Amino acid sequence: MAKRVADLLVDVLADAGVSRLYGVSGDSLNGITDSIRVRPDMQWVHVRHEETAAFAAGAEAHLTGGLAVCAGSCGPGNLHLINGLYDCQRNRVPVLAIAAQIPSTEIGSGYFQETDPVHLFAQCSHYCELISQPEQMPRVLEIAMQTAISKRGVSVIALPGDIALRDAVESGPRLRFSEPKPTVCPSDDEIKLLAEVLNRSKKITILAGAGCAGAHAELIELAGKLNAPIVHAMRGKEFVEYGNPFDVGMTGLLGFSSGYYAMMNCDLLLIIGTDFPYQQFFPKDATIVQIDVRGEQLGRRSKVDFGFVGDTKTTLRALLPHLSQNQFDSHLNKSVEHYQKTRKGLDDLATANSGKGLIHPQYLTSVVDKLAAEDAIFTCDVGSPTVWAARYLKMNGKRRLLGSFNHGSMANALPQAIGAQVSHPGRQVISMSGDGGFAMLMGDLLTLRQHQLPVKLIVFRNDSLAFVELEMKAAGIVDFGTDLHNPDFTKIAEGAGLLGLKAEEPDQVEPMIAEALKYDGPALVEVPVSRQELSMPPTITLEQAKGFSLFMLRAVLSGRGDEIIDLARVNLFR
Ligand SMILES: Cc1cc2nc3c(=O)[nH]c(=O)nc-3n(C[C@H](O)[C@H](O)[C@H](O)COP(=O)(O)OP(=O)(O)OC[C@H]3O[C@@H](n4cnc5c(N)ncnc54)[C@H](O)[C@@H]3O)c2cc1C
Ligand SMILES: Cc1ncc(C[n+]2csc(CCOP(=O)(O)OP(=O)(O)O)c2C)c(N)n1
Ligand SMILES: [Mg+2]
Repeated sequence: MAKRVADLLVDVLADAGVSRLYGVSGDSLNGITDSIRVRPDMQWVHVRHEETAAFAAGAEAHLTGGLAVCAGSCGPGNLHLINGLYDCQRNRVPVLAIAAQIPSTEIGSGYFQETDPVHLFAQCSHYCELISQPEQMPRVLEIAMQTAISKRGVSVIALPGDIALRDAVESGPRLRFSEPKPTVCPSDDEIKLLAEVLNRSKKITILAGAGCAGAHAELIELAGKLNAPIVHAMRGKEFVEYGNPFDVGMTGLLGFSSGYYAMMNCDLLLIIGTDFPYQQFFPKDATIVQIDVRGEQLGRRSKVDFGFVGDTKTTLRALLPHLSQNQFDSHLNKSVEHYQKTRKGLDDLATANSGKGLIHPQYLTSVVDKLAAEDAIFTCDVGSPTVWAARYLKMNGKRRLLGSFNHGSMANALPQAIGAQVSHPGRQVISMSGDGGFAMLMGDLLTLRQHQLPVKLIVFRNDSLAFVELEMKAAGIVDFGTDLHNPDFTKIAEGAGLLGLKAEEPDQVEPMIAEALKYDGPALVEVPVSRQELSMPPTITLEQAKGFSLFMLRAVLSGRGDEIIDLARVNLFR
């Protein structure tokens, strides 16, 4: 039988090392799923919502560094991909989305399920094109793949179902090279200038992010030469925090006060491989130096006095021989001491409450951290699970941590856990899910059983959209629309073929997490956690403090004094 366009598409993907597609099938995708069906080297990961497919592909790409692929059928099928694809694009992970399209002869007529994918996906992709002729395959597909890989982000091809079923014109892939991995280094003069600026400064702080991946040794050596505390941005946590005697934690709304002060008290801030987004947490008077592999990132979040384009590893390797040892160490020592105090303060909050009563989410997370494997992969939902992951999960260079940190979408944790587990079958994968986030894409609980994925889901059940509730309180608004009338999640899990456990008292937390982690299959542990655990910023601005007291006042006025007592009980008297 002649090769069809769909067969050629799958050939090209397989040739590039892709071994699976995440998606939900549909008429317009029939050609592609039919080609996959007969190939032992290509897996169709059938999920229950296309948004899950995109998040899962993003998780796979994040963990492997390689291209991952998702697909949706025409109209609503591929429209469902969109939120997950935004997340992939913002995370800078290489993902190809196949957006099947209505029959090519109907385009432009307002046909059944007609949408315009090229318009729809323009904002969340680097490349998005319609394939309207068999002659375009594989060239357009290869441009899409190449763009996703080299620009680190999303490419979309819109492929009408009828074109996918037409005979292919070309016979196989045109690109036969392995992925180029260039090094990027500032010029010699720039390296000299960078060294000069650093050598003449005393109180230096480094802000390091995900762009420091793979350059841990160089980063630590740099901090040693500069006597500089290292603050990390959230996406840099998995690459920067471990084995790091210069670590002073995070800054930002959910950061540590030590991270905040280390940045605010320096004379020179050296920003490396981070796009930490919050302007108000950058020092105003310090000299600011930034290194990023993308020139367009320089100066995006703060003023910059010296900007350099280079990848972290290459740049630091070139820089280190030009640096003299900074003799001034009191900034580093003070910052590290401050961190130890802050860390202790946070650890003191992670208590079990003598076995009875409210379960603190901090405690739950520290138990998960303690019992998880050396090389566990964690995902955390946007909302307070992100706070607990940032503060209580310990990274070690082998563990991984994924979230929707840049796009900030709820419901990311379960779908990302699916992608992590499918692509890493032997690894322990733990999803820290909010009760709101989990419910949002709960249908994909069924995917865990269908694909025999032993993901462990920890549901932080606070019966609310707690993070938003906190934001409302901080803004001086009486919280509204944040209550969750939850089902018994363990029964839902059991109905879906998972092990379902509920830890209702603090002393049940550890044995149940242990049981779930040991269990040979997917498991859900529902843990009712206290609702109003404050995760306040390291400095509370007057504005925010005002918000709080205003909330108290308004809550009393609206007859909700009980809640203030609850808030006080959890946070003040523990
Ligand atoms: C509810 C919520 C609250 C949050 N609160 C905080 C908070 O308080 N504090 C916090 O830190 N984050 C917080 N975040 C996360 C925050 O939004 C950002 O996602 C995070 O700070 C970005 O981390 P990053 O800079 O390490 O990664 P990215 O944003 O991915 O930036 C990486 C940078 O490195 C560059 N780069 C990539 N590769 C290289 C290389 N090889 N060499 C050099 N440069 C390279 C990239 O061009 C990019 O500029 C929160 C998120 C959520 C959902
Ligand atoms: C798709 C989406 N909808 C709404 C929001 C706004 N939002 C941010 S966090 C959050 C609450 C999350 O609730 P839950 O998952 O229960 O976590 P909690 O904060 O309660 O621990 C909401 C509604 C969002 N980020 N994403
Ligand atoms: Mg909740």
